[in-house]
Amino acid sequence: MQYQWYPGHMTKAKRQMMEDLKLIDVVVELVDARIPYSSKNPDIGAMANGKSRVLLLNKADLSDREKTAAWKTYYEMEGYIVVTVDSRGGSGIKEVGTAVAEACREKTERDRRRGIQNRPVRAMVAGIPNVGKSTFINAFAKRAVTKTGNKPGVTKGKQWIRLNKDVELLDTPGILWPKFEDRAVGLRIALIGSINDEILVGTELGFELCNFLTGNYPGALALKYGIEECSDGNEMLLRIARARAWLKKGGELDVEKAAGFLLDDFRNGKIGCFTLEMP
Ligand SMILES: Nc1nc2c(ncn2[C@@H]2O[C@H](COP(=O)(O)OP(=O)(O)O)[C@@H](O)[C@H]2O)c(=O)[nH]1
Ligand SMILES: [Mg+2]
Repeated sequence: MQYQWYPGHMTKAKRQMMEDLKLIDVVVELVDARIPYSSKNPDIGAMANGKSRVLLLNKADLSDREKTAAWKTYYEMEGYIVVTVDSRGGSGIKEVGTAVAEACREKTERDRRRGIQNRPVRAMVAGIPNVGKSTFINAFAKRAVTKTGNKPGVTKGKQWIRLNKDVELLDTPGILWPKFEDRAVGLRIALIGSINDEILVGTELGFELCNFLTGNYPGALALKYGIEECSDGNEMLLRIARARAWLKKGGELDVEKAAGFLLDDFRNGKIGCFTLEMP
């Protein structure tokens, strides 16, 4: 879960991405459905210029269904083919094959007109750390016909997963970086647990989460912890600690523990299904 970026990492990731892009026709970009803006890489548009694009709203089992639908419409209007996916549970996985084929239809038809036949479309998965790339590839590969293995010459050292007669997927995903400059983005990525907690103090995250939930999903915390809600995040943490009788050695309410449990419950979907931002 720990992930920290340094300028060197980013340069390396970018270079790798540019190399892999040469091999493929379509980018399957994963974002986290709870933060479809904040978990989206800012540079992929320019890098994948000219490639077909499929966008997966992953971890949709944890997001607010209605808001996810609004995000789907939003990104469709931006020109993406969008699929809502739960890579862990498996829902939506089947639709991705269809979406990839659809994204490449023009290219496939152009190939056919030129007499190129049975040349499968090549796809790669990309996204920031922890969006679920590996989980998705595994789920997708389970449905796959075969692993095609190395293809010397053209794609040296690369493993491809043959999904069906039309689609092959590069089995190593492209790792992208988040929008570093934006503090609100960093906070949201931390809230869903995709960056190292040590960067932001747990109680600070707990405070922000309480404020967000009481403001946007009133009643959710009251229901989960059996407490009355108020608009002060610090007071909410105290109330959670009191309700659970979490005390420190001296008898003081243990807000750190309250924040820790709150964040875990939130990240595991135990409080409910929430989306942290809107288009
Ligand atoms: N609830 C839920 N968890 C998921 C989903 N996809 C991935 N995960 C979890 O998210 C974490 C990161 O997933 P991983 O595939 O390693 O992300 P990667 O860094 O992008 O390859 C793991 O704990 C996965 O089990 C999903 O659709 N729903
Ligand atoms: Mg991975």
